[in-house]
Amino acid sequence: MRLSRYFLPTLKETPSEAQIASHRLMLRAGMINQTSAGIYSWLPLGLRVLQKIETIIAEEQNRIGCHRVLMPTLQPASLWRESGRYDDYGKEMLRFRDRHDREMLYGPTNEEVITDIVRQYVKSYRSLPQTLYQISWKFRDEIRPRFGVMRGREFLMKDGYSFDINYEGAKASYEKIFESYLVTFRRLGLTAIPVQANSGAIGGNLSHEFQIVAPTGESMIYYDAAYDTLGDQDMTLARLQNLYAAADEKHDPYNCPIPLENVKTARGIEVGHIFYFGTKYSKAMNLTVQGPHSETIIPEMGSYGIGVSRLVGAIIESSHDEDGIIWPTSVAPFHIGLINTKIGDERLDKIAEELYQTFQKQGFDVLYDDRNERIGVKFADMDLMGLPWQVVVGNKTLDQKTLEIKNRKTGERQDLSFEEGLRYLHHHLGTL
Ligand code: P5A
Repeated sequence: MRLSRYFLPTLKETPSEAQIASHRLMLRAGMINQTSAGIYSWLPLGLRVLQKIETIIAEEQNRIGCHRVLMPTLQPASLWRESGRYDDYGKEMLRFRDRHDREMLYGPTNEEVITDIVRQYVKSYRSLPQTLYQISWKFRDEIRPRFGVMRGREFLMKDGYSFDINYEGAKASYEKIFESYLVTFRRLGLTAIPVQANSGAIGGNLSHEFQIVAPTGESMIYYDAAYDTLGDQDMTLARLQNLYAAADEKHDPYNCPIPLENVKTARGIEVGHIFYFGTKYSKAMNLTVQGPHSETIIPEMGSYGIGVSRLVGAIIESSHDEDGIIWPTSVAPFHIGLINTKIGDERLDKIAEELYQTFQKQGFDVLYDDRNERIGVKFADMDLMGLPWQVVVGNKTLDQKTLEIKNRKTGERQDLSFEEGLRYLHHHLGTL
């Protein structure tokens, strides 16, 4: 991508409405634009990140045998009357009527729609277990939308739904998703702590949230200090051994299994939430299947959510510095930012142009800053955007035939020959 032709409206001033780093940086880096309170448009740079996150989530869901569907955002009130949630849900649900005066709503979640689909087709225990998921926009008329995409009104969610013939099956489905979420968050460059949670409006009695520790998080979590030193494998073990971590509303200081000296508190960003709720929806909505002895079985269900658009903010909260964003490679909008420090110098223009072509041919996502801008502006914008690698061509390129390669995260710079530079980038980006 050539920056001179890109749509990247970066801001020099810090927008006054943004209270936390991720919101500020997303606006300044031209990733999003607010259309209305809690409702955002995704601009090209932001959309690239959102789509990379989506792809990783989908890959991990597919890997464990979940199947992707896409349900409508608009739903009939009648389905929610069947489950009994239409009156319970309150003002967070956006309700309206169509031209035939039928009551409709913009879905805040999809338990009803998926149960309706499954009850139409699944008639035998042989068709189960089954887990279906989608990645789609939800609307919740949050009373206090804030922090940009962190607490939006319209937001992108991955929501999955499992159907099993008994409790053991449902628990196994829940655990499979649980493990897979830890892998998913790790691939996104995050360490998520699973915590015991309340199931709120979704219902049920087994529920975990996945929390990213960050000072700007909206939840308070209580966890065993042992978590701080655990790797991913151990995280799974920790859960199996019931190493305690709880969200605020579930934490009872008088009945906490962690020895007092080990209790740590932190603020967390909830990036995922999973629920087991048994037959709550299947029973209310008459979903039944025939068992092996022709008996009637009411399937056991769970639902599993990831805040996809919230993750963009959460990743930035956990990875930035005073100059801007520091993207983990897996979700970076581009791998490499190529900076030509002397646009208009024929020799350098030619070298930069050739490098740009070579990078692309070799499979790198590269953003070429070919703007006729002051060099200070170029460096500042590149740091702000947070691409993992910066490649600078300038005087040294002409004099010594070297490239300067800067690692955005460590700030480390190296002067390497073209050949070495390419090898170095392939090595670090895992493309060789
Ligand atoms: C699970 C999937 C559910 O809705 N039904 C289907 C269940 N769970 S949840 O916890 O209510 O939401 C899942 C995740 O969505 C993100 N999220 C939000 N992101 C941005 N803005 C919001 N207003 C918002 N509300 C929820 C969270 O990451 C949450 O874990």
